[in-house]
Amino acid sequence: MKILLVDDSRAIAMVTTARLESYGHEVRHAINGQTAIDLFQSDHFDLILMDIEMPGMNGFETTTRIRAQEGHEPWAWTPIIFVTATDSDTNLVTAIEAGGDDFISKSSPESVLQAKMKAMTRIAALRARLAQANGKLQDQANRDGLTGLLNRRAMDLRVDSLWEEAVRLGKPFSLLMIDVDNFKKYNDHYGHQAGDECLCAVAACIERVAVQANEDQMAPGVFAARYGGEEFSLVIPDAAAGVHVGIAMAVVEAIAALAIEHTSNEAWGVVTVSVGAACVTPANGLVKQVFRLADELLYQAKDAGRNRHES
Ligand code: GH3
Ligand code: MG
Ligand code: MG
Ligand code: MG
Ligand code: MG
Repeated sequence: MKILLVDDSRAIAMVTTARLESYGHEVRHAINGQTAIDLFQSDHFDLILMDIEMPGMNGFETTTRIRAQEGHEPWAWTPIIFVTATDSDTNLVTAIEAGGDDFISKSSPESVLQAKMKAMTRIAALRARLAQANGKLQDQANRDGLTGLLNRRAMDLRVDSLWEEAVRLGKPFSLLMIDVDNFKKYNDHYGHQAGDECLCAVAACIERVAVQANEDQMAPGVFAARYGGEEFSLVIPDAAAGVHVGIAMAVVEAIAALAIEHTSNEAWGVVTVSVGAACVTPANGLVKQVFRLADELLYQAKDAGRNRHES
């Protein structure tokens, strides 16, 4: 365990440190509350042993401040055990109120401290597992189950905040709506299973275009999402005007170059997409406008014969 030992007495700290180290723990000592807060900010600890009486900031106040810092991260929690010479019920109550988890007298036998530390680590480990599971759930909630791209919900959330930023800074905001051509016929001809595989290949290809545009610094922050069914989106939050046209061309070409056989896709014979590429410099408007514009452009691309983009 990595332990932060907070005590204004160097002598006590030395003895305690030696004991804890003999059990295999790693110990950092803070001589006062401010040092404890600084160390806590710059490092991770599994446990804090907190003195109460210290000149300046006492243990209660130090604890309150550490808890306030943790408040920014919903799953963060470092167990704090108060270790004190004055073993009173009032102190116990104040310690817990301040955000401490347990309380032990300096005269308690070594085994009691060990047992309390064990209990705290057990809770901390459980909490870490929950945090991990929560992270996985969050990721699942944001991804489309078939293609692994961001889903509509996650896209909408990101778009809302990116749009607000574009409005605030007067920056252009681009959106590409990408629709697989004659995909109903693909399903009818090759079956739904093949249709699913085709959508995965198309999604991966769109994702590659996004990654490339990011890497080239052409469109930093660009991301792909599955808008729904056989429709995908590329959101381009911060690119020079005109960049969306280049990316739309790249998508159309890259999908055709996959050369996935689709005999009933008009003259092409392979899977193709049509793209509506909208770029708006928002003065004050609503994000709906950019979706409506991209949709209109997409229908124009379909009308003009598919396997192309309109911007
Ligand atoms: P257009 O070129 O005008 O876009 O024609 P289209 O046939 O692609 O358009 P339409 O909207 O008529 O059909 C879309 C098809 O996409 C119908 C639907 O069954 C299929 N589709 C949507 N989601 C999925 C999916 O997850 N898997 C499979 N296999 N098919 C899907
Ligand atoms: Mg003290
Ligand atoms: Mg469609
Ligand atoms: Mg349709
Ligand atoms: Mg379609």
